[in-house]
Amino acid sequence: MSRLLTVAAAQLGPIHRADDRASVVRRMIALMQQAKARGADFVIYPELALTTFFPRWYCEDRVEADQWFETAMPGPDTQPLFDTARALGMAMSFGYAELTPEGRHFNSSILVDRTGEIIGKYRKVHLPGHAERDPTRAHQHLEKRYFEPGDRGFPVWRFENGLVGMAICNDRRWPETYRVMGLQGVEMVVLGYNTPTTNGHSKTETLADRLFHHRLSVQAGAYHNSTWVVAVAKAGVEDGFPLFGGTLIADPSGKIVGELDHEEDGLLIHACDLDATRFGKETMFNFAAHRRVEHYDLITSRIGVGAPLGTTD
Ligand code: CDT
Repeated sequence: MSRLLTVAAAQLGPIHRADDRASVVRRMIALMQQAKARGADFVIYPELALTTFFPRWYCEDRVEADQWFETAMPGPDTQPLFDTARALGMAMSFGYAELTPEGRHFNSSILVDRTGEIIGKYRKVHLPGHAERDPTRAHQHLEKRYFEPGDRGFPVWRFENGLVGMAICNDRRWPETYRVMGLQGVEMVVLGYNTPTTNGHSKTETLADRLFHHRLSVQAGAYHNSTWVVAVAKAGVEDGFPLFGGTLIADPSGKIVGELDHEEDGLLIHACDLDATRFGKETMFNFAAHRRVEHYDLITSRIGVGAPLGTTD
């Protein structure tokens, strides 16, 4: 069986508050059909793919924000996406806001196989931003208000004849995200994001700086763990608030093999050889041979910065 997995990073352009789920799902289906026609087997959509990036909007009463959450997956609006994926024999992954029957709120993503069955769910661990309205910011980023941190860690699944994991947006900036998956042998990390073009605070950070840090994080995660990384944007100006594009695929050596240069709906397609992960995993990043866990305690025992450990001897 071949270890080539042809992926389609399906970038979505802006989704406004007034856009309903059905119209977004139609756009996602159109991208899926084009991806299939171009030979893709696995289509990956961004974080919170079904709605506008709603954490920019402050709701005094949190319940008001439940309008943006899904209580069933698939639900009535998303069923056509699953039906199309099954009819085309296309695997997929996308992000959405999850409201559980117990009333818990997560920023989640799923892995769906070619039969339309959900075989994996990930809940975003690193939630950026703040929980209360911050009048000093140019725009709000209220993920800490609307979501609780993911409770499932960073699992990796056997999927499409390989080992695949998920991450969501801000997770891509944390080396721990990739390493926990790397220790499960991950061969492809798929992640979606909504990244504002400005950070809300800094007057000096440029868009070029922000894209640099995006690429740096994804490329480093790929290289350090010898894995493919597929990073997919929701992009463009949503109700006046700009999100950057930069959808890209990094190979297991950390090189970018393709990148979109626009902020609209669009596809980046690449045939990823999962066996290309072997070289790095067996040489520079042969974890079993080279990692020294006796020196890594602080990584899990400390959260913030504490006292230095240096001694004088
Ligand atoms: N969606 C998301 O996680 N966005 C963040 C923006 C951080 S600025 C508060 C990101 O890391 O891209």
